[in-house]
Amino acid sequence: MTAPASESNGTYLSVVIPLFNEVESLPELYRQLIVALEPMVKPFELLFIDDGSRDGSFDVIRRLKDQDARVRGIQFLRNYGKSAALAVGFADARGEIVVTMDADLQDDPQEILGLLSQINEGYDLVSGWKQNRQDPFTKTLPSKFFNRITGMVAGLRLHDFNCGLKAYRHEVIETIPVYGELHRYLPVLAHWSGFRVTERPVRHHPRKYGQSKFGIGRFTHGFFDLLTVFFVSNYTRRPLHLFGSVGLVSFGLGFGVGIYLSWLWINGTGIGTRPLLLFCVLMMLLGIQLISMGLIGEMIAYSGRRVEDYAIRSRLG
Ligand SMILES: Nc1nc2c(ncn2[C@@H]2O[C@H](COP(=O)(O)OP(=O)(O)O)[C@@H](O)[C@H]2O)c(=O)[nH]1
Ligand SMILES: [Mg+2]
Repeated sequence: MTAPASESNGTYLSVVIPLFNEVESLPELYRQLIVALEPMVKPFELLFIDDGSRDGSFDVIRRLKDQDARVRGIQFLRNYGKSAALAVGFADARGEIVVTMDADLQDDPQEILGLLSQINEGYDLVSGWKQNRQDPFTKTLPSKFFNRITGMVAGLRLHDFNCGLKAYRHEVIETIPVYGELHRYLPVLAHWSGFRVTERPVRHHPRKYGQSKFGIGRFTHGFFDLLTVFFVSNYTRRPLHLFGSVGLVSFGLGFGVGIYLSWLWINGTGIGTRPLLLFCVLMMLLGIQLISMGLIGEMIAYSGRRVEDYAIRSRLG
């Protein structure tokens, strides 16, 4: 399944570039992209998503557009974040294959053809791996940790989930949702949807102009995002399985303790002052609460059910 012909209008590759205040880098990025992509010979487009920059980035994009019809641009009224920019870029990209990259010249456009070759080998998503990363260790060290944990939870071992440079078959971006700050987990969401995901080492350059736009906030948010991804991918259609299992364990534990206490009480031992009694009541209540939450979740899932929730690879007949 590729993008419908009317929509793709023959475009083979869309490069989606989310950016925020990268005015100095843009002209050079454009030159590098043209040098890297023209040998491919197939039609491509460069889609710049300016996420409310205040440094005149969009004027540069407008100028590039005037001299080259393959350039397209979208400007947000204010800053919404990288996931928002990617979501809008994905919705607008016409290419059969969509590549995302950072605008800060740290990702190398020369790597794009390599990513494409792996897509053509049959992968649905190829994620870049900054094997020799050119960033301070205050960033690379937490990143290592983040990648390990994500890999463990996701069951997908990638070295570098957060690389800006990635290639997607169009159907992948049609299927997986990008919202909140979930852009870091697109390979995970794709993997869980059943797409074939792999990684490929890519060159990485030190930042040339300006400075990094992400502070330490990225690390605190990361954990919650992982939790969200885990929950929405595995349990949105069956919330009772998650809440119910935990609830059942909790209720069972409380119930067991309750039986033990009752037995003591029947045999004449006073139990009114035992902390265990409190524990028993707490666990049983918690269990009932969790199971009810799961049931409410099921009602929501039931009324929101849609056929499109299931990603189809191919149809015959
Ligand atoms: N759309 C959007 N892009 C952003 C935002 N912040 C950074 N970017 C872009 O994301 C890419 C990576 O950002 P950068 O600051 O270099 O992050 P780092 O390389 O991980 O330190 C660059 O192309 C930035 O212009 C944002 O708030 N919105
Ligand atoms: Mg960067």
